[in-house]
Amino acid sequence: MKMTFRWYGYDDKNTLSYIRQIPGMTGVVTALYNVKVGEVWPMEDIQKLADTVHAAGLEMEVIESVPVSEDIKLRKGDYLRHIESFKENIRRLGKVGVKCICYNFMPIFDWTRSQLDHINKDGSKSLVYYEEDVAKMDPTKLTLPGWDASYKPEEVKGLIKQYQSLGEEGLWNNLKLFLEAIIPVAKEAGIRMAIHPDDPAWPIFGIPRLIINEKNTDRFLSLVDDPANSLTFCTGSFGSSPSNDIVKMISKYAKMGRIAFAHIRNVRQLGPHSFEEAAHYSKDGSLDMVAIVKALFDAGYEGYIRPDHGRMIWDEQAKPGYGLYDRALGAMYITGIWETLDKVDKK
Ligand code: DNO
Repeated sequence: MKMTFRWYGYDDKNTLSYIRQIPGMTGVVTALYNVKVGEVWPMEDIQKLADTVHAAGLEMEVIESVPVSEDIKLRKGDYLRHIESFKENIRRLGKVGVKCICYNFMPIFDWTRSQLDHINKDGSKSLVYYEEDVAKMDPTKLTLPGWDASYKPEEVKGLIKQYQSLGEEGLWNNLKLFLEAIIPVAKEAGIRMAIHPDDPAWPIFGIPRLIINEKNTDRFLSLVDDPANSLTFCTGSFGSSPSNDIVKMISKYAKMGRIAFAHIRNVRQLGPHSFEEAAHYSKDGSLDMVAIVKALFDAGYEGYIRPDHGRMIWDEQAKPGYGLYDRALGAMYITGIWETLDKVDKK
């Protein structure tokens, strides 16, 4: 495995040199953040980003995300042009040594939480999702970090209606057609496309969500049965639902060679549709981190891992989920488990 860390570009106060000081770190996971969804990323900006990362002694083999426009997901409006731009972005990223692109196919809303600064018993802060609070939320007025905030409330209302009438089968069909267009390009560019599951792992606000459980993930992988069509296995997203057997899933997909990237974090499940993000340490949440890392290790996993969301600790002020300290603790914990498995294995 290769341990990586998300870096939000030049404005990220968690600098490349801080990231490099985390033991075991091989590279960053990043993106260009100033290009509109559906447009082509300027080659000189991609090159500058890669040069900056390399000059700091880190690799840039993973991009998260190249966003997929609502037009592509709905197959309307400018979708043909957006698919061409997406293909061109894959080709361009391949030229600077990118090996894996994380993206998602979540309608309108990327990851969703009801609160970003819930105070835990130990005084740290976490992102949480309480079903009863989400039920009271007006989706047209929501913005969360990581979302495309460029939509006005009326536009969101219109999009919700369009997804409701497209329905789940319509969305599957649009995903299939999108994959058929981009996977051959990714293969050619030596890149593995790694879809991020829907977070949380159930439909929200009455719109369908696809990558939420084992059955749907099997279906996704069979749409284009090729290692270039792989997963970002996000333990926190699949693990938001107690009905997903995370260890079974990660072991199965890793053995199939269909995990290109893993986001590892812990969650405390509070019922079928409520959870709190927890420290990576197994005892602090509902997921067994040793069993998760072991499932990857036993499958001979050679892909990328990054610690996912951390809590806010030690008075750090940062983008929710993306402070330096708790993610660095998470990285070391995962690296420690891996090293232990490796040494015990060799005895
Ligand atoms: C949340 C992230 C997601 C992820 C995208 C991938 O923190 O895991 O926002 O980057 O869904 O496209």
